[in-house]
Parts: sequence; C-alpha cells; structure tokens
Amino acid sequence: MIVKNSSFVKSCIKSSDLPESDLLEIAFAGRSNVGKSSLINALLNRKNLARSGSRQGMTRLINYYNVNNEIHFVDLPGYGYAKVSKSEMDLWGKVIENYLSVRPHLYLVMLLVDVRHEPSEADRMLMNWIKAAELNYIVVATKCDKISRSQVNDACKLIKKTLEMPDDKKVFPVSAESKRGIPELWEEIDSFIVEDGENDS
Ligand SMILES: Nc1nc2c(ncn2[C@@H]2O[C@H](COP(=O)(O)OP(=O)(O)O)[C@@H](O)[C@H]2O)c(=O)[nH]1
Ligand SMILES: [Mg+2]
Repeated sequence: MIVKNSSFVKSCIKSSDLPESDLLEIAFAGRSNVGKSSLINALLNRKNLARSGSRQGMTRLINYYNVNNEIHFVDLPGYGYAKVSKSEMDLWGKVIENYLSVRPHLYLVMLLVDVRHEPSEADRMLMNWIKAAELNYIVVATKCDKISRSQVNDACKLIKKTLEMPDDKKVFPVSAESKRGIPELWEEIDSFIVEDGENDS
C-alpha cells in the first residue's frame, strides 16, 4: 500500500469509545517500549504521529490512526516486560481480550517483540490468544539496528521457536530507526489485504 495520508483519529479508554467504522483494523501489540508507536510512524512515514517514548509502563489507551481512509492502525496498550504484576496483567488482559473479541473489522494483529530479548511469558500468552482466536498475525522483531545482522537471524529463529510459530510463518526483522525491513513488512501486510479482498469476491 502506498500511504497517501494518515491521521490521528482518537484515544479510547473503554470499548464503548471504540470508533464505529467499516474500516479494516490492523492492531499493534507488544510490551511497553517494544517500539509499537515507532513502528506505526515508520510504516506511515511520519515522524511523530504516534507519540513514542515519553511514558513508561502501561499505556492504557487504545489509539486509532486512519491510513488512506482505508485502514485503521490500532496502537494497543503495552504490558510490562520480565516481571508483570498479576493485577497489571489482569487489567491489560481484560482490555486486550475484550478488544480482540469485539472488533468485527480486525483482520490483522502485529505482534512485536524486541529482537534482543527472548519473548516473555506475556508475549507467549498473547500469541496463544491470537492463535486461539484464529486471527491473522505477523510477528515483528523490533530494534534490529541494535545488534548485528547475524545476531538478528539467530534471534528471529529463537523468537519463532519460543512463540511456537508454524514452519510456514516468518518473523519480520525491522528497525524504525534505520527503516530496515519496513518495505518488506508493508509487502506482507499487503498480502493479507489482497487475500481478504479475494475471499470477499
Ligand atoms: N534504536 C532503536 N530504537 C527504537 C526503535 N524503535 C523504537 N525505539 C525506541 O524505543 C523506545 C520505545 O519506543 P516506542 O515506539 O515508544 O514503544 P511503545 O511503548 O511500544 O510504543 C523509544 O525511545 C524509541 O525511540 C528502533 O527500531 N531502533
Ligand atoms: Mg507507544
């Protein structure tokens, strides 16, 4: 997809805030600080449309962005790394599970993991939800500029194994910093959009 325009739509706290719209949704999920907002900016070729970095910990808002008036990018709340308190996980789980189950137009979930870390228990839990709900998904390894190319290859293999991904699924290495992997990731996203169109006709 060639991004012609993109804009912020709204921030939602509860499901009744979610916009009523027929646009397809691509959701970005992963732990806090993994690079969700930065990846959205990189895919949209914008510097600071999705606000990145500033706030630590869990962002409870679900942020909507409009792409070409065709798609909604949905920036989901992040969860903690390593140690996640049970109450944090429960609250986050409620928000995400609710979102994943009520959105009729959700057709693709981007699951982001930091290329430098083995996926956490929360990452695996999310992967399991996505699989159980039979949602389309793409696993993205972020911040690939931080380590060498051979390390990136090894890390992607480990991520694939830890998340128990099927053989025909690939982990997409990207860097929002250097823009490495962004065109390839768009190609993969587009392949889902095309498939969807074919199914409808
Ligand atoms: N070096 C590098 N830093 C990144 C990359 N993506 C995000 N970051 C940094 O990681 C931090 C968290 O990014 P952000 O997009 O806010 O993560 P979010 O909490 O998942 O939305 C920020 O300081 C970003 O500048 C990347 O590809 N390379
Ligand atoms: Mg963010």
